[in-house]
Amino acid sequence: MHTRKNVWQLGGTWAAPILWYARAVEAMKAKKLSDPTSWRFYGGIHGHNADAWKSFGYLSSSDEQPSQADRKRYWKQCQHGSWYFLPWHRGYLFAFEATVRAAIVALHGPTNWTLPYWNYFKPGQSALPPAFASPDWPDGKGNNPLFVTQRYGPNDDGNVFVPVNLVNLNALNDPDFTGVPSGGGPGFGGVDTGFAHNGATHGGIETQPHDMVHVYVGGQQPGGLMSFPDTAGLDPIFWLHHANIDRLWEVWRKNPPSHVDPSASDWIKGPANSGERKFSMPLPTGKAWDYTPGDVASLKTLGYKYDDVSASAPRLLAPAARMKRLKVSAAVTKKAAKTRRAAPARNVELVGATGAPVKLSGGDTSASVPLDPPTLRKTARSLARAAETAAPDRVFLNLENVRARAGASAFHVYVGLPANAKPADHPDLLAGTIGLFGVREASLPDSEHAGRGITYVLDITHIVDALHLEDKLTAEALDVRIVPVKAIPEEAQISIGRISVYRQGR
Ligand SMILES: [Cu+2]
Repeated sequence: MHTRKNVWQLGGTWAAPILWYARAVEAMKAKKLSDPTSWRFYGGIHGHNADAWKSFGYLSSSDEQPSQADRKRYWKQCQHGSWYFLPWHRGYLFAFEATVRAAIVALHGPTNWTLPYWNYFKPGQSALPPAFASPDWPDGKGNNPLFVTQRYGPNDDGNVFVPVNLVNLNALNDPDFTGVPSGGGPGFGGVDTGFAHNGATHGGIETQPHDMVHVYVGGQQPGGLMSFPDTAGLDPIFWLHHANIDRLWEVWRKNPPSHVDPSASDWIKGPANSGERKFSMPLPTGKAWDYTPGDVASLKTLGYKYDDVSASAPRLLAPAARMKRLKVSAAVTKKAAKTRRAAPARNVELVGATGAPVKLSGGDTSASVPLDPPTLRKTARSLARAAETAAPDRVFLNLENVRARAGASAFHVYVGLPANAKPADHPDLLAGTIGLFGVREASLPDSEHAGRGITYVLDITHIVDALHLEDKLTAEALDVRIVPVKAIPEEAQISIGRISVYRQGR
């Protein structure tokens, strides 16, 4: 049994597991692109775009391309905007870890190396681990393979850290793994899809913290390796970030134990069962490993565990008292989750939507979402009844078909903010923060879904409830304010196809 450990608690900047990781990365980087166990080949499994790779210096005209068969089997495989997001990445990490371990053994290192994780939420651990931030090896000589110049950080100035006050773990509270694709909850793990290399709707844990960490580490404009799915796997820190996401899946499942993975055979057997591409990884033995979500659902079967899966106090956006007001007993929640799993799309209803696309450029953008009074009254009645015996509606803000041409901008979304109010004065009205990881790719006309972009879903139940309690839910429109983390340049060409509000009965 291997134990994945916290990178900040291994015993120093260059503790043995980090030093051996660096040596293995160096060895893998020295291999030919066409070798399935090379560093770049593994990056290509996540995503590949020749122009992006060239511009970052990871591809040259003298490179021998991998064989047609290898590219078809392995490359451009990452699952995003899908309930396969977590299991696909788990298999990707598992095969990568085995490949690094084999490279370490070849260098006469230890035989039990495991991939560390970066838990940026832990106090004092939000900064990029120092071995990744230093251009030098521990002896002061350059060429540290863990260092990446195209990693610009949240302020695009090269200082890399995760601003944890802007990232949250609200997804851990989602009672459902599977989301509702038609405007309701995105679920902890994402919505039911087929093979989704660039799926349309991002799930809860994918939107926050996954996407945000990608954008904060890689940077926004122009963005670095971590900012885009086509290059993210080339950055050595990618793997420690994803080990943390993989760990959070285990945290969600264990806390509370009523959280369960999908039981649908489409999830368990994966897309290959419906005749689509299979999940397949090259192993250091030279063989291919084909796997399904069912194969990777149990860590025990895979032979590893995490040193810590306690529920680190989730950073809720909403004041605790208000969340508590909406909280129903564990028994009611469990029963409701069971019913929803049997009939997932039940009771999802559009409350209102904007009529025209919303363009984002420069500073703040305001939009007004007209709401349908009778549907709104239904929600208000449900919230009024919120008690130990009845589960209230959940309300979701949808930013549909978000498109962009350049970079990986990030923005805060406020709901119900008075016209002249300063956003910073109203943290209770912050619905969430979105990082546009993958949006540029999903906006290309030749992408999987012809450039329809990505849809983000934010749970705004607590805000709507507060507005209701203050008797402000009578208005027939909901004001939405988009506040960019950094001013959005014109060339980013960001637009939101439609902003909508949905209610979902429990
Ligand atoms: Cu990722």
